[in-house]
Amino acid sequence: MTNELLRYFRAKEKERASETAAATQCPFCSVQCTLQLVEERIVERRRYKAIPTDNPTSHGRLCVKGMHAHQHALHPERLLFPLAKVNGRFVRVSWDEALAMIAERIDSIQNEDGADAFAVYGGGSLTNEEAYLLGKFARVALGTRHIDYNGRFCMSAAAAAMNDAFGLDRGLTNPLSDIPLAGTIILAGTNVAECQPTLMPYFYEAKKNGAFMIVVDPRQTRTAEMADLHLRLKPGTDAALADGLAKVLLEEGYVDETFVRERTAGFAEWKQHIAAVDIDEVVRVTDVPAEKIRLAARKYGEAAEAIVLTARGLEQQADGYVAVRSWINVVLATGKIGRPGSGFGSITGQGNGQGGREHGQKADQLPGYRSIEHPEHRQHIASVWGVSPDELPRKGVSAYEMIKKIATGEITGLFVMGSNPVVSSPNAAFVAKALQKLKFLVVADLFLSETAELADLVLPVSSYLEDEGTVTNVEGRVCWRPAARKRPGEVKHDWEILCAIAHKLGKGQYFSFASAEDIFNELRLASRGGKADYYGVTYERLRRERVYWPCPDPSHPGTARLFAERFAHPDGRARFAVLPSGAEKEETDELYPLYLTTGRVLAHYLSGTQTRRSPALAARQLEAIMDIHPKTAKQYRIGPGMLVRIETRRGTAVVRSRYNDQIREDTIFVPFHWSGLQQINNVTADELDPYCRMPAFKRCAARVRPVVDLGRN
Ligand SMILES: Nc1nc2c(c(=O)[nH]1)N[C@H]1C(S)=C(S)[C@@H](COP(=O)(O)OP(=O)(O)OC[C@H]3O[C@@H](n4cnc5c(=O)[nH]c(N)nc54)[C@H](O)[C@@H]3O)O[C@H]1N2
Ligand SMILES: Nc1nc2c(c(=O)[nH]1)N[C@H]1C(S)=C(S)[C@@H](COP(=O)(O)OP(=O)(O)OC[C@H]3O[C@@H](n4cnc5c(=O)[nH]c(N)nc54)[C@H](O)[C@@H]3O)O[C@H]1N2
Ligand code: SF4
Ligand SMILES: [Mo]
Repeated sequence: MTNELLRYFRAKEKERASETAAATQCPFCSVQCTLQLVEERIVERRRYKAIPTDNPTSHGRLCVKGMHAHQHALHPERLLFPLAKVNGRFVRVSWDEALAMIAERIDSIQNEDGADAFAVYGGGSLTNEEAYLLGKFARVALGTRHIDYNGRFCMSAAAAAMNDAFGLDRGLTNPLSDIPLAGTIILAGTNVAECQPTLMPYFYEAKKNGAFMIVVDPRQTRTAEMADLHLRLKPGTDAALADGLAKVLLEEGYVDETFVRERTAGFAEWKQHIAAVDIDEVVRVTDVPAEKIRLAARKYGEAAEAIVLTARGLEQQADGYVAVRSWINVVLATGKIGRPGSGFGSITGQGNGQGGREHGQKADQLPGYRSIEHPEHRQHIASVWGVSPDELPRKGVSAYEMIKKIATGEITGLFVMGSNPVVSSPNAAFVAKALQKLKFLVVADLFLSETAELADLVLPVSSYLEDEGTVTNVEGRVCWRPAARKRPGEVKHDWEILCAIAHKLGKGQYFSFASAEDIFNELRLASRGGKADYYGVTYERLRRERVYWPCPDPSHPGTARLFAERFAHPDGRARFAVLPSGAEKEETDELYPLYLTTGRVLAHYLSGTQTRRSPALAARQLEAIMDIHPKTAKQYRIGPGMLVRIETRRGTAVVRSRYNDQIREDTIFVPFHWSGLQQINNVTADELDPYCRMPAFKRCAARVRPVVDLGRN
């Protein structure tokens, strides 16, 4: 082609190309990075670009997942119409037919089996408005006590521990901008580098300022690579490790006597408990050398300001609650909380992992962190909802316990909105089997997920690109997300679906909302005076700023740092705890000699429904990979890149191996983002933490062998 022709075509192309940009927010993790989605139209071609935008949490950063999130939202497999299963196959039905079917099935199930036989299962991807409405839907439209959500698998250990210790549960007690002020930072069971990548610069800045970084993880993660000290403990032994540090801190005089006296309760008993701790025993249990425990304690004790952050590594354990409380004990004894650069936090996970746990989709909870068993709380919410407190059901059971009730036939109908429990629950094969026993399963999702495949009815919902609403991010800031695009097909918003079903059930008067903002304004009233008080947060404000809760009135600036003056218990004091773990941890033995722990990789998200559909993300990692120490691998004749059968007392999964000489020799690690044969939750254990009902995703006993065993030929 001549240059002249090329110029001609370029000019023509420019003439016909056009570009639009819309503001949105990444749907994935708790940072909630903001971006502009730019759509370039060149003749009939469409090209999309994600351009990060500034906000006070991610400061114009975006990770690879955020850059490609639109790929799943614009994917041809998006559900566009309601689908009903007829003779084992899905057929398209109208919304009218779908809604009539739901109302009829709910009615007949509740008539036959009782009001509580119909259950609701929510998720932490739902906006605050939708999570709130889902709770109201269960209590007012269905009158069932059975509602819980996927956050039970996520934040329940930390939430219960912080509630009991501080009287309030907000993931981070400090703003992220405090991180660079800390002299020592302990990251226990958190892999920020892969799970909240855009937060890493806060830690880099802290390091530049001279901070000493301690990472507690059985593997060397990308997060551990920046550590000055890596404590590569045996999975599930975090409580003992924290007690070990406490012992050194007590012995070497790092206790802040004034803080303990003025701001805490229960110190004397705890001190006695710690005095009896034997460091040699801690070393035996955790497999962390004594000198490293001492160094960690001294570095934490010496620092004028220090931060402890935990996440699922130590929380998703049969003793996750006790492990979190043990770390909080360390923080309280040294008084390192409530100041710039000092605090405790449990890093929330899902986009709305924080807000999703505050407004009533939890079995025992009403909006604003109120309790469904508390008479005054019931009264307040009932008056906002315009019902009598006596009509509100009592508390139900946790997510996995609902599944157990399905298996025993006590729950016979289930409505899932925003979760994929067939992939994400422990002992998932049991879950899939249980769901097949239901008389009626309805799933609202973007895709035909593994759970939706089992449904009688599937409802198509809008994605983050189309659905306006608010989420509360890792810092406890309420963030407003505008709708960036029109909805495809006959897709509805989650909140519209709930309102439509409520109308069919004759409860329309309680669900007459015209917008997300309408719902938010009711949520503000419902949360008013509660611990998670959103009353002062308005859409008008949110369009300008991300507001920290509690925020009790519109002129209140929001609360960035918690517990500066007092804790949230009525007496203002935080509580030390001395607790028996009460947990049955699965142990290794001759048959199952290795610890299996599970978690995440950078490019994929949770049950994988969304990221496996994104070509750019799938290309980064096509399959689940098992990290195994080369020494261990060789012992079982496993080469690098070999397909390996992982067996536990529950079942089998098959994944490819990767040698990693920085993982413990007794531990293997597998991410949980894949289904089918690669689904690691087919083998995980379903013991629940007795304090908070968190499953032990992070430790069970396993054995491994190559699928094709060359060694035996
Ligand atoms: N890329 C990506 N990012 C995500 C998500 C995702 O799916 N993908 N999910 C989001 C959600 S919902 C969540 S909850 C967060 C989770 O964020 P994290 O909790 O940071 O992630 P995990 O990989 O589950 O676990 C963290 C680390 O715990 C370690 N670990 C395993 N067993 C133990 C143990 O016994 N003790 C200790 N101390 N550590 C242990 C693992 O090796 C792992 O490196 O991430 C959020 N961000
Ligand atoms: N082995 C193991 N298992 C784990 C964990 C682990 O570390 N190890 N971690 C646990 C943790 S922390 C979590 S949070 C859970 C998460 O587990 P899940 O709740 O199963 O996670 P998701 O994949 O986010 O499922 C969300 C589903 O909702 C759909 N969806 C997305 N956005 C929306 C929306 O706005 N509305 C509706 N209606 N649907 C939507 C998605 O397509 C997807 O099918 O997994 C837990 N399971
Ligand atoms: S996954 Fe998290 S860190 Fe990555 S872009 Fe999305 S919100 Fe930001
Ligand atoms: Mo999570």
